[in-house]
Amino acid sequence: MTNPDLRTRRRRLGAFVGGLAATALAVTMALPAAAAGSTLQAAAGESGRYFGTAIAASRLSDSTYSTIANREFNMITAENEMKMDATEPSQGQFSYTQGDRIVNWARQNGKQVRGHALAWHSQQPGWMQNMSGTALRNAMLNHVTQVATYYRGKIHSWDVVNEAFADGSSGARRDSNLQRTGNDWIEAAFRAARAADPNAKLCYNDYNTDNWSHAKTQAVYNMVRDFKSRGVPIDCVGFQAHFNSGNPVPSNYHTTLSNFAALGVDVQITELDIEGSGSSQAQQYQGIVQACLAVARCTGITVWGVRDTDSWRASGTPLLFDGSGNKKAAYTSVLNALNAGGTTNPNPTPTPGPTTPPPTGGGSCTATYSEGEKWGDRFNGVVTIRANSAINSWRSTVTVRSPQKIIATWSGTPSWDSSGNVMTMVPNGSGALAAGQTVSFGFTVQHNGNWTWPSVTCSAS
Ligand code: G2I
Repeated sequence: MTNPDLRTRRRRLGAFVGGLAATALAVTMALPAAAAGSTLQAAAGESGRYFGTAIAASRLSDSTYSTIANREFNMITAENEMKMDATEPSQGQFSYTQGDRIVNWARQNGKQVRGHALAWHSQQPGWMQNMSGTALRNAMLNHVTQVATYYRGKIHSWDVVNEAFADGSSGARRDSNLQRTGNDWIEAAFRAARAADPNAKLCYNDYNTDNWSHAKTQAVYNMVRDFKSRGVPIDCVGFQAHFNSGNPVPSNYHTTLSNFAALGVDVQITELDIEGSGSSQAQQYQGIVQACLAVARCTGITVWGVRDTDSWRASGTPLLFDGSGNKKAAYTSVLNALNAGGTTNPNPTPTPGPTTPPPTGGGSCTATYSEGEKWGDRFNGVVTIRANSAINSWRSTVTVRSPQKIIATWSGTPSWDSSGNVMTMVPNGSGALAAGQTVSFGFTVQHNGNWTWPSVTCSAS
């Protein structure tokens, strides 16, 4: 929500400056500070872009890590927790516990989520590695459908297919069990993903596709052009952007991004890291940010981890924060490049607000929504009320979107507004909670085709 607020602030500030010529100097000097984002997400938001990071669920309990992640980033990718081996460890048995830890953390902190990844030759569960032919094709499509359906409404962009092209000069598809099911496996995956989650942007994601003159870049470009010409549902191309001295940031990166964007897809930098240190690393980061900001449809940048020590290649110190959580020179160059601006993303996706607005007055409480069971026609939701300080009682609202209907509730007493979309829940009994204490109530929503999750608030007395 940084953008609209900021624009309003700037307009107001502009009017204020006009009306107060005598104090113009002081006010004008205040302006750049107001316009410059002091975090990566705020600075990227100035041009309608997001700035993201990969998150590992196991690190969320490290407060240095989660504090930086929460402050700096507004797009979250699960580093491993939503991959095929994590989400379908046994065929037909899906496991979302680790993925949900990340998605819930992101949503509770008002962040969006990139889904990574629905179909990939790597990190397949053991049962899938041994499959081939029609059985594998069907298993892959079922996986795409199930996982995208489970997360429907919560994903900004999905990496539908990851790393399907070979390295080197062949320009060929990568050989894999999925490729051997037939060349159309990629478009089949995209069609299944669109049917399962029509509102998520669907991306093809790969590495070594940064240099415009490389055969792999050309091959992916040709596939995307072909998909667009035949109406295969693709919305975006992810450039992983893992760089080191053997694979440096190419000088033609801007050409690559703008040529892909000209096909009518968004481009996103999805897994950025650059091995190195000091000003050399900082300059390369700056070049990447500038290339993205020069392309209106380059809609956001994600770095592949928070601190150097969190990286999959920690010894290369490739990230923006050192192992102690200090900002590196690379951080400052990225922030400055974002604040220097460029083109504006014409179609930014608004970042959702936190699950609960900040409490007002008196003792306060926080409401957190979590998912319960799901069926074809309905789903359960649970709201946990937490007293931030001691409270005498609480009220919580649950807003559902038409044509959804709440058809059952438990552990509270509901009442309804005239639209029927806003339920106010009050406690059965006293409602008094000590600081830090929690209590939960639940409800069943008949979704009638709308899978948007309810929003919840809490107020305390
Ligand atoms: O390899 C870097 C990235 C390239 N593009 C696709 C990404 O999904 C990929 O991410 C990395 C993760 O950063 C690693 O964390 O993917 C690796 C696996 O392909 C991840 O490594 C795995 C190890 O292989 C496992 O042994 C380990 O249990 O990380 C797991 C969790 O630490």
